[in-house]
Amino acid sequence: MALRFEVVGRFNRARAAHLMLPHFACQTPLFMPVGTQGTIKGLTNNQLEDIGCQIILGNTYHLALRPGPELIDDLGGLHKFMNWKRALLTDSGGFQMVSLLHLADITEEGVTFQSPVDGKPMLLTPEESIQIQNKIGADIIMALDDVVKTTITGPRIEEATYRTLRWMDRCIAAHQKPDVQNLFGIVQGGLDPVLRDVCVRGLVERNLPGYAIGGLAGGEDKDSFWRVVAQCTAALPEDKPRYVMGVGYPLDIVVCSALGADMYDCVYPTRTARFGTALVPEGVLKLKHKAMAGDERPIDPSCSCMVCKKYTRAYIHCLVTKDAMGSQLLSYHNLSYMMRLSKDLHTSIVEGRFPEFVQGFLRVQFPKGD
Ligand code: PRF
Ligand code: ZN
Repeated sequence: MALRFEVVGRFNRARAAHLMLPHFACQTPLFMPVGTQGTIKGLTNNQLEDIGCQIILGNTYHLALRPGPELIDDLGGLHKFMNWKRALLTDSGGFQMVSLLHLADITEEGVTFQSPVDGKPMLLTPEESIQIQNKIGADIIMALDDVVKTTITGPRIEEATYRTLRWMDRCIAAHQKPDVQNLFGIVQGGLDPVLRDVCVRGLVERNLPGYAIGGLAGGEDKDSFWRVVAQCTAALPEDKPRYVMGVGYPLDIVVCSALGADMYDCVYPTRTARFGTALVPEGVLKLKHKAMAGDERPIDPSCSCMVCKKYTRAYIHCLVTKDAMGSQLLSYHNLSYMMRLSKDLHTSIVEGRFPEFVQGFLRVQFPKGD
């Protein structure tokens, strides 16, 4: 095992912890920005460090296509290649292929897809995903899982659940660097509590360094989503990190943390920035709106990030969709917001005032109580 996980505070099921990874000692709950191509769009590594980013996520599928695992390996791994000194996590690739390429086909062997480079059919097996992730060298690597949309039902969900367990064993067997890279398993099972239970127990038996809850944030209703998270966190070991994949919105992160989850990743803060939306304590602020044109206030007067210290809403309104700087400044602010939220969750749990923090958060997001 190449990590240490020390819980330093609890409030009911919520926990604050130190997650010591080979490249960085992180504090949880934590949010991981998504840097698909080995970069967070529009931000430099220095800026990411300045806003308190501890770990970023890369995708095996994208990095395998370009620049390719051999080149990354030859150049000393992804940390060195992108000159990022803190922690990295890579996702296994299957989910990205299935969600991005409608032509992906899943069989027992692996995920077959058409190469976007030359259109040739290619196969990503569990062994190959791990081999590639071993070359990329992230602190945390993810098992290849069989992901199905939570909104479908029937035998396909059951097949995917058991296949995810069979693929887990192939990933464990293929993993060459357990002393420096942590292989996390991913709980699947759709919205079915029996299948989730089978998958969670199966993974816990395999004694992995950490566990992810997958297959969510795909359009299911909030009640079902929170029920699955609650079931999985209750069944996962207390002394291992728990990562809810593809989540999310600030509210979801607060609720999942209350349910005992520790780690999150989502493209939302950076993607929504590119559409001109800022995350603020009240919810969102649309910088494209004409009301912003003469507004001399910062995006969020309570935010101490560089963008809120130096620029007005009026200026960002003028840039947004016209110049890349507009989305860069908004991404900077939005990720600062996510980092501050993570830190506030951690500190409020450690200081025994988590319920007050959650109440305050909800009161500002939903002032009318709706
Ligand atoms: N599996 C993998 N990556 C993911 C997910 C998953 O289920 C999700 C949730 N839908 C986001 N990213 N491997
Ligand atoms: Zn700000």
